[in-house]
Amino acid sequence: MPRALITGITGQDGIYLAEFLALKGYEIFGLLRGQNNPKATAVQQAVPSIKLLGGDLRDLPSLIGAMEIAKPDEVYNLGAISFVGLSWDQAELTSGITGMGVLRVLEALRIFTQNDMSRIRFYQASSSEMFGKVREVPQRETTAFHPRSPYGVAKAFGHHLTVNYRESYGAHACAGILFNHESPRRGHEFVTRKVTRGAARIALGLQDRLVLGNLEARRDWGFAGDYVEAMWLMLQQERPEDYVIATGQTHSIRDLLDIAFQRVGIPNWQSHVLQDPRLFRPADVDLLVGDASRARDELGWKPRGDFRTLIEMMVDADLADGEQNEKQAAGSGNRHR
Ligand code: GDR
Repeated sequence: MPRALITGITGQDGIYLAEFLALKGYEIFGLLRGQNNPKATAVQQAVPSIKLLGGDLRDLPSLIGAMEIAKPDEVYNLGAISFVGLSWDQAELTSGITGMGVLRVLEALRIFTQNDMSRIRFYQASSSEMFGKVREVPQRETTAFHPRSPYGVAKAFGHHLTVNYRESYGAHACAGILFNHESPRRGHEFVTRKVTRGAARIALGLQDRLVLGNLEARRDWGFAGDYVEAMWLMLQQERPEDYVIATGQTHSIRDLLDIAFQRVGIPNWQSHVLQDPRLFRPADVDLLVGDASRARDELGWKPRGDFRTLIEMMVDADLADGEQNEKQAAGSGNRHR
């Protein structure tokens, strides 16, 4: 039975990846931060066989300890402060976890394997945010980086380290440069989920307005469930490489609003959406669109659904969620709006 250790287990990708690996028969270990982490229950419910280990990306000895217990064949480093907007307010923390965290996991691996790093396969969650102010369209593995946020800078640091440990120590280390990937499990602070949840709640009469920032930004949005499969496929290759994972399609926040509000039967979202300059980022990424042809050719990976299907699925899940909450509130005679 192969063994995998996942950092960032409580996030959207951590849960999808653990479900995917459980189906493949893996013994899975997830690194869990803090005491009594409230997200542990959700992880345990999704993947009952998972073993959760205490540890923190800021604490090297805890990472070595996790390796000693998990004795992994594969390590997936998905842990990060992943909200770009927060990274200006907490730049040092973001650098310490999203950037230096990668160094600590790699060092833990090097120490645990006594420099024989090739015997454990390592996946680093690199990000399209590294492309930032894009140098070419579409972006591919060879496109130069120009990150636009402390988050993007920290991800670029982690990416270069992954490549460097591969070249320095022969680590079987792969970086997946993943473009935005979404699902009904996405955190409420990210724009897709904020919009799908907002549209559902407005349709159900639970909220009047949706307040957003920059509506002109364009992203390449795929489904997170497809993207975790690409992570696994990378680690199954004989030769470690870096891969762009993307759909090749780009849409604006306005397109996202069109689809989400159409789905709930509201023809013009303009009367419900406000723009607040405080939600604009000091420097934004205007356009992202990835070229995943290397992943298609070498891994046989391709995304399954399209953007509309993804957003409609998220809206439907948020509608069901809102209705469920309504019923519970009505049942308890306690209807909050
Ligand atoms: P992103 O995702 O920064 O691309 O990073 P996010 O959904 O936060 O923003 C996408 C774009 O939408 C614009 N925007 C808003 N964003 C948020 N969150 N809230 C708003 O109200 C809002 N209004 C407009 C933003 O300005 C931006 O242009 C995600 C994260 O998951 C990263 O961790 C990951 O590395 C990349 O995707 C790939």
